[in-house]
Amino acid sequence: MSFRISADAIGSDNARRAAFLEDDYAALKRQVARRGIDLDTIADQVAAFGVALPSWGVGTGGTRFARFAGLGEPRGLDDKLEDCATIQQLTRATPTVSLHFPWDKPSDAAALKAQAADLGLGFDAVNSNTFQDQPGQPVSYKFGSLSHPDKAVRDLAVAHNIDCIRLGQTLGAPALTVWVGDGANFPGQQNFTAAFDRYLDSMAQIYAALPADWSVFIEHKLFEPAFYATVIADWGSSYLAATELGPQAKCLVDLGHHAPNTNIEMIVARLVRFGKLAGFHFNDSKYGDDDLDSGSINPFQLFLIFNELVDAAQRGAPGFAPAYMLDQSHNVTDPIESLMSSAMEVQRRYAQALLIDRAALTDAQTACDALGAHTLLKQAFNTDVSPLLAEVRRRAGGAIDPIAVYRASGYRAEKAKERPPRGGASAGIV
Ligand SMILES: [Mn+2]
Repeated sequence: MSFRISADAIGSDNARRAAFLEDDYAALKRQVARRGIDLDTIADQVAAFGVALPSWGVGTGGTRFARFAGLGEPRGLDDKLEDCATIQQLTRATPTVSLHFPWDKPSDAAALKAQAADLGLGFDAVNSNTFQDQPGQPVSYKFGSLSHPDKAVRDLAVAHNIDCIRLGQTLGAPALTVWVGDGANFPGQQNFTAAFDRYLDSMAQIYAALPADWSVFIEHKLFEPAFYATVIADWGSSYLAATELGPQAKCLVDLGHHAPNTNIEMIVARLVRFGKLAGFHFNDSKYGDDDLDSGSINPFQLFLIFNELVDAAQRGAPGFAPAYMLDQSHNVTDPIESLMSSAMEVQRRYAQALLIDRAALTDAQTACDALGAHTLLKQAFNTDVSPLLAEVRRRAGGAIDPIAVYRASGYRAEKAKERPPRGGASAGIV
């Protein structure tokens, strides 16, 4: 019998904090009421918001240099789901999991779906992996996959992606996310046009295998592992590919996959405008694809992205239904703690964006009142919505303070006993 945090543990910790929370929530409710906002309405919207957990995020990550294993790490898919269920149990903000194949390839997808449902979890977009070779693979992805010059390599990569769609269908997932590391390290190594043509041809075959109610998400990345040129380097290339493929193809924005200081919220607005925003891989970065915890470096950017998303939702932008997923690597923290705090951080910026007075913002923009418009954003961003988030969790049966309950439970120490290390070195970066 594996250890789980009890509902009683959550209940008794919540009981200790309930009076303070009621006080703080009431104060916030009065504060936003002065701005004409009903906090309970915002609470309902926040309660309906969820962000998917990356199955690869519950294990300790690494860098290009090394990986330092954590205690009681998940040893396989069962353990990963158990950790994801614990995160959802405490935060009530992460109802789905995003799987990565073949890392998470189940022997029985239908049984996995039932197992996840028992844990209170569903599945969001599934991810294909053609950026590393699997044991016994007949041809190598060393020089690319979907855009490789050799048709045999492209065929293998296409077949894997179609396999991912079939597995995802059985799991009840809605979409396939495709990221390829294809590119070049040297000028002259690759013909840009030919490589993009081959990519489009491969993606068209994958697209043709999509069920009618599915989407394919194209994830761009500026660089790495290809350090000179990447086939899908930016949102422009992603948009061109998605447009060429058809309406079921959309562009996924991973926050870390841009040059430093890129105006990501503006990219989001552009993609929304043309019905091509697939959704997000949330994380944060200082320099490159750092995969740091969401909002840990640039929380204002995250808020500004949600400003665009709330604006799109409130004006009923056509086809607007983004998928929200975390994509992080936890190298120096307990991954469960990082994922809980990141999910709450994403939720926080969404809640703040809901507090923006949009009518007043439009008036300020129309009047060319630059500081007035900016002040409206800052007023929302500077509002501490912690009591709102805690109350939403409490109402849903979660913990007022998820990290405190998690630490007090001894979950990690229990898992260290249940999950002895299997030995052997594992890969660094994930
Ligand atoms: Mn990503």
